[in-house]
Amino acid sequence: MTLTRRAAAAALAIAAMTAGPALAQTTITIQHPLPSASHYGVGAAALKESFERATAGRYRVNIQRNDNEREIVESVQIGTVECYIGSTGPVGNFVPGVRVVDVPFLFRDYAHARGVLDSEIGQGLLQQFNARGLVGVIWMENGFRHLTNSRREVNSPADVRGLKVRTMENQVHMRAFTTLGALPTPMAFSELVPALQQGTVDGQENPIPVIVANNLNQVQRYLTLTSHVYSPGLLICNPAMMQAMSPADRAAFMAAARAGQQANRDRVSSDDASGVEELRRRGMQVVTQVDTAAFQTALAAAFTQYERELDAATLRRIRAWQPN
Ligand code: EAX
Repeated sequence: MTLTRRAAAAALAIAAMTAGPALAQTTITIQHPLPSASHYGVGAAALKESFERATAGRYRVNIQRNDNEREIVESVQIGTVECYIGSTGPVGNFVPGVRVVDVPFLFRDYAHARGVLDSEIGQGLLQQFNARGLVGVIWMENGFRHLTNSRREVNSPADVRGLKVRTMENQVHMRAFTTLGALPTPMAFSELVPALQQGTVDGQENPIPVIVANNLNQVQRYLTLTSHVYSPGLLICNPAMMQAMSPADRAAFMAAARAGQQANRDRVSSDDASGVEELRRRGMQVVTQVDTAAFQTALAAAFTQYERELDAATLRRIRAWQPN
């Protein structure tokens, strides 16, 4: 080897030994069940942008779609996926105390729901995740759920009787539809459209943002704005991921989660405002005037069971909550 080549090799060796440690980058995967342009997708994107900027790229957030919410929560619990953004639908099967927020007609409107969930009531429910191998980071939002079906216009509780309705894997929702005389059929979101196409079920219930984002108008003819239950969203993460963060990075992650919550809620508000007209334009027949009191009366037996089986004190606190 000539002198010049030896000198170059020595210089490279010295440079390699004196260079600082390679910039270590940690990847966090967030999975959610909807299109990237949906209310969950924009929430995840806002979190990603905020956290990657705050950590100067030491963290990278990888966003993936997985339309089986129960499967994602299981993956977060075992640590193969770091975080979940989705509805509380199947979450009551992992954290039973969360079922209390799935009770029909519990939340008066969006201000009531967001206020309660951001208050000590909602924060207390998030604390319950810790004992179940999960971290309930922040409440997100899915929206008020409405009924669609392909058989008939639904104007009253009696019109629901006999309908095969897909529900989430959620005992609280299933009890409500059984009480109305429907035939609730629980399944993951991933199975919904094939079930509607094949006629396995007649209908389903979801917030306007979900119906619009997934073009459910292509497989459902009738929409009734029942607003029968508010569907909270959640950002749930794996405990080991949170514990591995420095206090400063954890604070940055919480700030990013708040940015994600705001983007998510803003998108639900805008989708709710424009989505019904969009679904009419796409050909759905929409019933807007719904006798809510008639549905609440028809659910009386279910409410009695909820008071017995769920945390009645928390139900009372939620109903009594007022903005200060
Ligand atoms: O969270 O499964 C459902 O009906 C949910 O509303 C949907 O996955 C969005």
